[in-house]
Amino acid sequence: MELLCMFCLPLLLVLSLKRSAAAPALFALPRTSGWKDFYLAQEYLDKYYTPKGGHQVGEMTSGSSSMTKKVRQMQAFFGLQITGKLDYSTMNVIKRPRCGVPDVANYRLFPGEPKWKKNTLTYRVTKYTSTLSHAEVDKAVEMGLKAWSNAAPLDFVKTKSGEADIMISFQNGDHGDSYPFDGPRGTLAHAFAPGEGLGGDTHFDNAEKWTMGTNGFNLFTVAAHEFGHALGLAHSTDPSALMYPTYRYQHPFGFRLPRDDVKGIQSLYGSRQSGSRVLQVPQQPVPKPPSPADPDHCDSRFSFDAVTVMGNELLFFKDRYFWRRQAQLTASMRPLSIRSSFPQLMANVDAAYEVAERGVTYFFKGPHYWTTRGFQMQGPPRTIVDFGFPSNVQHIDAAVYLRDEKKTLFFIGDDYYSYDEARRTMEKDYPKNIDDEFSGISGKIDAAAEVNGFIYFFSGPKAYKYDKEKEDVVGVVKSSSWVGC
Ligand code: TQI
Ligand code: CA
Ligand code: ZN
Ligand code: ZN
Repeated sequence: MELLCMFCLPLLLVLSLKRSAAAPALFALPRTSGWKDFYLAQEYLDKYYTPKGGHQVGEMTSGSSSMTKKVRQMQAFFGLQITGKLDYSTMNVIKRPRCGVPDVANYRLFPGEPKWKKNTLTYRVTKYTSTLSHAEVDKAVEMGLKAWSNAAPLDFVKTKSGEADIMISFQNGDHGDSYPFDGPRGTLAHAFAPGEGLGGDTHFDNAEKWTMGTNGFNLFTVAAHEFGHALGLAHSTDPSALMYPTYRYQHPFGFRLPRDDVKGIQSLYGSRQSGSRVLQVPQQPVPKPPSPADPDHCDSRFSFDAVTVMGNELLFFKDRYFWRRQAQLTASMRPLSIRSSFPQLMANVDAAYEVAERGVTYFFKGPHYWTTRGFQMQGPPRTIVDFGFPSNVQHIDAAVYLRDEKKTLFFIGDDYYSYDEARRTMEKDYPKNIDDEFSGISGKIDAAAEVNGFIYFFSGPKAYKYDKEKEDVVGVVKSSSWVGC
């Protein structure tokens, strides 16, 4: 991001005479340009494309490979052809006067850029760990939040009861959000991007050795990183950033949020004028009023009409609403209205599936289907006779596309059909009986989707995880757990 500045100095004035043996590999200028340009370029790249703070093992700032990398980075930033060489147009940019603000902004936001729509957020620790005292956990959490409220106009209020925006807990293994922890090491913690329900919630793996010091995993360090996610930041590619996905102990006292993280949080919430406030006074939490229009997706009897993969998201449909769930932990589990995203569908979708290779999703309602590319409808509805269904089939309960097989299974009552997507024909010998072919699955199927090679069958309030290899159900959860309950 090139920032505006008033004191731009032509860099020529600050040219220094550092030498490097790496020059020729990189240099693609006519001889006449000479070494002067190379030094100029080296100075420029060292200044603007060297991560600040933190040693990077095995990387020498003046080594040729890292210079090439910087040249490529810079070319990418300015939209130049990425040659990794100091060609004519690249040198032109380098010679352009500019100011002393590095332009590599490496922070990332989540898809859809979820953020909090208020500046005062509540937080609450609901489950502590046995290896640290309550006071230590509270301190690490408070300091982790303070790092962010110092940089952006966010205030955090600690509460002791009810539902807070950021619910914090230490959890063992499977803890009901479909992201089980894995014991010592591996995953340390996770946080959900801003949003209602699970949004903002931050879980720590209770199996880790949590510490206040440098042994084991420092709780402040990991908490500060997780709160970045809880506030809307994804991972940064800047190795000096807190949001860079590598654990590096951060000293809690006198901690200053690295530059890239400041840029990231300010891109969402703006900058803070006055000091930060992490309010200590326990307050009665303001109960979140349930919006009457929302379907009660946390009811234990909750079921879906249709589920499909779309791009890297999962879409869940029920009545007039649908939920979008990103492949990573970015679940903004707010119901959206089908009408505003897919006006033609309105409500009550029967079934849906995506053929990722074609980039299209099919939606079924009664004897009709619609085709979309992402959220873009591709024309008027057509009749499901196109797929080769017999005329007595007037609606479909569920559909799932099996990626490896390139087949789509359609479920209707106790039966299912298999459609060959490569040949675009219905396969012979169908329909077959669902319980004959899918052991453990019976009765009417509401929705189905293939995720990570498993078929998830949604039938009433239950979601069955079906392993194609084992030819059996390997897990059952509540359907509603897929939308953050
Ligand atoms: N947990 C991951 C993390 O918070 C969970 C995760 C992976 C994630 N990809 C994500 C969360 C994308 C949101 C968006 O990064 S972790 C670090 C590290 C972890 C890792 O346990 O791997 C820290 C937790 F790598 F930065 F050190 C905390 Cl600080
Ligand atoms: Ca772990
Ligand atoms: Zn969790
Ligand atoms: Zn992370």
